[in-house]
Amino acid sequence: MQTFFIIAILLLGFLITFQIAKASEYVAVLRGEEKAKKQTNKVNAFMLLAFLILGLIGVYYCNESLKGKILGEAASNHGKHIDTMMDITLILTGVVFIITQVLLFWFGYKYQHSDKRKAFYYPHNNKLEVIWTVIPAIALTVLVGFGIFYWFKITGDAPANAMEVEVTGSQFKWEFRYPGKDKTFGKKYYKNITGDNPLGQIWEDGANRDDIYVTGEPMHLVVNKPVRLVINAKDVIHDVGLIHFRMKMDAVPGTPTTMWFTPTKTSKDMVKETGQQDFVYEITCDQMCGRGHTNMRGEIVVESQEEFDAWLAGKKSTYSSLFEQPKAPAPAQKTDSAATKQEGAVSIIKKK
Ligand SMILES: [Cu+2]
Repeated sequence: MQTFFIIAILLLGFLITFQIAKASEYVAVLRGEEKAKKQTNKVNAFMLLAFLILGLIGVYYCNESLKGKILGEAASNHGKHIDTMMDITLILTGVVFIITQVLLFWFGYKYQHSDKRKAFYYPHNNKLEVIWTVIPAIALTVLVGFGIFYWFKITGDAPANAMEVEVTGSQFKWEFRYPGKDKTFGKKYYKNITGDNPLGQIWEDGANRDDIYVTGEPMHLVVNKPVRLVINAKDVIHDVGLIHFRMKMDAVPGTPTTMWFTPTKTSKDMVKETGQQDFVYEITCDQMCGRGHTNMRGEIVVESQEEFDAWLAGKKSTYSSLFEQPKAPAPAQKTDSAATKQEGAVSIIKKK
């Protein structure tokens, strides 16, 4: 028992000595800390200022180096309005961003800790609160108001002379359907989807007989002619992203969505404008839809009415290539190339 006490006292003595040593070490640190703290404050204040200046130079440099390298002018009527909206939003938020950031970092530097100064306690001011709530609220309402106005326009009724194209997304491709001479899409039923009937068209519906199915090649549109896209998906949510036209709409299984716009520049115009010989209007899938998402790329050709008519004339409806007997030798007015194109289209459909 005695031994136990001796060990306990020795241990306690050791602990006390250890603690006293540590405490005196802390005191020494504390004495010098005041100095260290002041130095750190100065360094931090300087770094805040440096961050502000370098950051703003960086923003300017990025802007200058990317100027003219991004998309260029929009190629659709709505696109121009959307770009204007984007510019207004950027200018408004840009001005606010610069003012607030300059104030934030400058204040950080200017009002760094000083022994000669005491922080001013200013907990509340109703007037200020109202001002900084109401002004952004009004600004945002105006911005959102413009957005809603164009949203309703883009998703609303298309002009009477608009053409229609149905776009169907699936993992991982785009399929297009043109309504044919009757300008009406035939009905579909998903259980009808087979290799020969990739969209599940209901053949009993007469409106389906002249519908033209296109896949594995670009969608064709007519310049300066409004087009209404009817958008579908077969499996998961995709998104028809038309960056050059500044248009975008989700493709949702079971719920067709629509949007319309008027392409204002032909593909050839864009080749000239961009100086890129291989320029193509792109359809990107703007929803992460699975592993092959990034390969889900479609193309669009914008051309004159005559070129479009010639292209469409070379297509056969899915119905006729499935159920109608091949016609006797091509009529005299058809050129060889048109006939070859037609056979090509049929074989594409049959392969499916
Ligand atoms: Cu997709």
